Amino acid sequence: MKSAVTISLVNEARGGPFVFWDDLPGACRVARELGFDAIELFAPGPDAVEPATLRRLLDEYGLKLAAVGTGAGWVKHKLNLCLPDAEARRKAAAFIRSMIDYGGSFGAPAIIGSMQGCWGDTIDAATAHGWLAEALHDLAEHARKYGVPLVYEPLNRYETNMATTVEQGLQVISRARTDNLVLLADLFHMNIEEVDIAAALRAGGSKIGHVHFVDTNRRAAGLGHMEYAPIIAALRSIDYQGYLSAEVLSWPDATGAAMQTMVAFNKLLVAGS
Ligand code: LER
Ligand code: MN
Repeated sequence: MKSAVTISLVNEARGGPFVFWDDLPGACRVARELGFDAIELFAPGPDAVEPATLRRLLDEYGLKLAAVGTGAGWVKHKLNLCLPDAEARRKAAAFIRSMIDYGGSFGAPAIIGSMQGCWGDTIDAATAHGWLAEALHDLAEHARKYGVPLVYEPLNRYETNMATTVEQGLQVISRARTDNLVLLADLFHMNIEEVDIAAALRAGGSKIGHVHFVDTNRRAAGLGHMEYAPIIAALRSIDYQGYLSAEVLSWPDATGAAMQTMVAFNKLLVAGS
């Protein structure tokens, strides 16, 4: 398993669970110094950072791009895949597609979290799930040309009602009828929704494609009461080789959260291996 740390460049997401903010070069430098393998980028859109600039930074600091978030489509542009208005749904898919193109050129998948939207009010569950399945199918097939999957993230009940558990996430994947869609296991959401996090990871098996490595209170791993040993054992049992990416609050500050993540990562994976 490999380590990654989040960087947000999205003003509208301020206060959200991202370690580094605003200063991409500075964040890359600290990520490298602390020994991270990769960064996960949450950007306002595909034009926020020139690909050549990102390439130079990644090369300079010996980092990979683990994944790109698409949530700015929601927090900044108020778009998602289950809005009642067809034109808004089309724009949401176009935004995600542009982020797939951006990440794809670095071999990094895009993540669909808050862009999945939710059902309710005027849209019933079956209709919303139909729209989501169709969009995920098209977008996952688009991602295929870069040799990367599309990553779908179940969220806790306060953020979506489309899928809140791995079991429901697997149903969403199966409705989308593509083998290029994987699940993101975010331990913060799982702590709220799963009966047994390790069992859920085992049930996800080869469909677990990315992990948000975070504690129960959304601080860095080790700063809450998550029991990591069974989680790491479950990830090993399914032969998970992807990233443990710190999508955590910048607490006590960015460097502190990043350092604590690496302490936990090394304790659980390097010392414990
Ligand atoms: C949101 O709670 C989250 O976990 C993100 O990864 C998705 O946008
Ligand atoms: Mn997450």
